[in-house]
Amino acid sequence: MTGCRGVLAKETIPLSATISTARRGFHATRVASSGQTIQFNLADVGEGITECEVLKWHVKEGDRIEEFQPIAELQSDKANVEVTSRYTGKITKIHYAVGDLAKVHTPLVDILLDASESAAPAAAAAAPSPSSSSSSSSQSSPSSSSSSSSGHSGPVLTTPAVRRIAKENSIDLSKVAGTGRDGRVLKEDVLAYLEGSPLAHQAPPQFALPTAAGAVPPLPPSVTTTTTTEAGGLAHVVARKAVVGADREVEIRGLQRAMVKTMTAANQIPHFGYSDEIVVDQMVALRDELKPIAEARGVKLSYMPFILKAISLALKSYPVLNSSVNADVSKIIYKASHNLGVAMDTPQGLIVPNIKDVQVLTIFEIAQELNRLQRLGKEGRLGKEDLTGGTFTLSNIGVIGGTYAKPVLMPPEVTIGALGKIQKLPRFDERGNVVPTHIMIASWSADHRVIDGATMANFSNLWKNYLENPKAMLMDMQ
Ligand code: CO6
Repeated sequence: MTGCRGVLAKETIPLSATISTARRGFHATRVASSGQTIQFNLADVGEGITECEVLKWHVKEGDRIEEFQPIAELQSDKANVEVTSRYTGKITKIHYAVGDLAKVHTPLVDILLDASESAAPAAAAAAPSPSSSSSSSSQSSPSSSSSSSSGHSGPVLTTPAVRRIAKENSIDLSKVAGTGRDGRVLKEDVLAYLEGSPLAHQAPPQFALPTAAGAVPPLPPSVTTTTTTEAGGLAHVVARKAVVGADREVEIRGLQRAMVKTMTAANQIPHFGYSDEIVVDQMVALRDELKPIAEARGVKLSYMPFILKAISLALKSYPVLNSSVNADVSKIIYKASHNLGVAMDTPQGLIVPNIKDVQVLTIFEIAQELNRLQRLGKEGRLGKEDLTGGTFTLSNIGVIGGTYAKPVLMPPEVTIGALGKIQKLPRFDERGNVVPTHIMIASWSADHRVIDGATMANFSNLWKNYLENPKAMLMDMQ
């Protein structure tokens, strides 16, 4: 009960359910008589989402269900949600198997109401709650799920993205120790399992280098055969190796489906790219100086808060880069808020939560928000509020590696940037001496229908100036 109510108080529910009577087909906002079977529907979840993947059933047919008891865990394009019952009765039918895509407005389960029960309006209490936000969701633990599972599928608690990785590597997820909430198996767990697997322990292939000029090591006999050429000479032919495993078809689900939709839409937009290198010596030094202060306040301070604040300051001079375009491209909507999206590598896959109103936040507050989003992302608990409403996106691919990128827009936004890794590289100083310098490459993409290259370059120069002289930010901060 507390889980359901707690979540409602937060008002971050990405899904809501309605009920309707089974036989008469009217909506359950009408009072139903006791002993009646009702259908518990998946309601319109907004955001254009028409279906959610069933990750897990907490009940099976014939089970008794109490009010507020979790029924199922679903995954929309945006978040994981737990559907809870507001009725007491018996589950008479489960409409989907684990892995199925439950359609909005169609029944999830049928419930035969207890004699004392009536189908009251499908108000807030019947709404499914984000599973991860529920503090009393002991039923969602993998161990209990196995006992209450409907038997449609395995009881392992994880996300479609992780299941995909497991599948691709032929890993039995039930053998992987989950370190996420309630034993949820995270991407890291699968990767750690892979590293610890006997396959991963196989020695990497050794490639011997010639030890002396001309002393080329012979080809390993297992991969070559010697054959006679038409001219009568001998040639080495690479023997066909035995193929391990077969081709597999994997359905595109969850966050990956969202990526298909967004990126297909983005591909309709003519992009142009613009890149520059930023000397970030001063920013690196400033971050190193302030990091322990932030740490003492319980906040991890990376470079991103400086970079994001500099973006917001530069956007004040070039607001068209923080705009969106309407459907028929007849209007540009200049956004008042700088809601800066940050591409995040999470166990669920790539998601882009945004930091709201960066224009009024201090660098410390941006760091606090980024910490919060990173924590929620890692736990798979980012909700609709954090994942929608972005106005501009930045991807720090440099954390993973790489220098240059060609980012693709997140429609209806008109600008996106990607940051490469900060590297110490030789550069000339003003006296012509070669000095070690911290360099970061920024790669921008913009909607060329409404943004021109000069605007992009001017914005980038101003942003670069803030990062190369971070004290200059003080002049323009509110
Ligand atoms: N260079 C060098 N070091 C870096 C960099 C760069 N660019 N960025 C962060 N760091 C450091 C950072 O300062 C931390 O070091 P310490 O503070 O000394 O511990 C460390 O790396 C880890 O940083 P962390 O990830 O914790 O924090 P940060 O605020 O920098 O980044 C994040 C937050 C959410 C952006 C990041 O964690 C993340 O998930 N990045 C991956 C984003 C991603 O997958 N992007 C791909 C999108 S698709 O871009 C795309 C165009 C295509 C290719």
